[in-house]
Amino acid sequence: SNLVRPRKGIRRQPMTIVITAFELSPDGGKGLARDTRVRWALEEVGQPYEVRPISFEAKKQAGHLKFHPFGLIPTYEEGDLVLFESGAIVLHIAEKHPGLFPEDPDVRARAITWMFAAVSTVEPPILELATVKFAEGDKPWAAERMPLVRGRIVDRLTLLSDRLGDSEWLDGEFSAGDLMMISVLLRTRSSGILDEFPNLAAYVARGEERPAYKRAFAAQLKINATVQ
Ligand code: GTB
Repeated sequence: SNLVRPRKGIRRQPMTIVITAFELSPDGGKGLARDTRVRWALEEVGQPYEVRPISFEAKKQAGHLKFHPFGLIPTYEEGDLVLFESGAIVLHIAEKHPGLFPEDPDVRARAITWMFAAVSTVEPPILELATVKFAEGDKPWAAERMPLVRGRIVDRLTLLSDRLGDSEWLDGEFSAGDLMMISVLLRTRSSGILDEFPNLAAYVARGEERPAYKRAFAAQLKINATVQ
């Protein structure tokens, strides 16, 4: 059971975890929106959660801005605690429940380093690619800019690929660092860039093979799968 340990005879109720996600993800069920990484973390540590869908209109309205100052998803609620930023949410989950962080404080610090590397070193050029494609696709210079942005992704993935080598995970056991890195890398697949790095493609596939990832993916698919 997920009951909080009773203390001094008080039987506390389990606190329901509520996350927000797109009412309907623009990716049609590919699991690329950032609620998937939070779902995955919760599945890895075995915590049940509920999802509050947010419509495109509601995202930027006062009600949601109380939960997320920038009007984005995901958010995380647990009792009085409200969090935003997928990295901070996954970190909180990993700190609170066993399964995503190692015991050794140095190894844990390195896992957190990989989480930051995922969101602040690897993810930015990947986000730029989406910007060129979708937000700037109709600009006259979009075609010229595309190879530059792709090049920046390739630069990062080349060095990440070298570092990973033949290892199963980035630093020993699977950790929240791998969860974040794999979630970020998944967004390069449709561009074909991931396939240029067979060890990274295999690393991502190992992540997707984890039962917790499969449950997270299936849960978002149930909401987002659209009849084409
Ligand atoms: N740094 C924040 C975090 O990590 O939590 C970024 C949050 C963020 O950008 N959320 C996006 C959002 O709410 C959803 S994930 N966007 C709404 C808006 O900008 O108004 C980004 C995303 C969107 C769509 C796809 N897709 O369709 O493939 C993939 C990823």
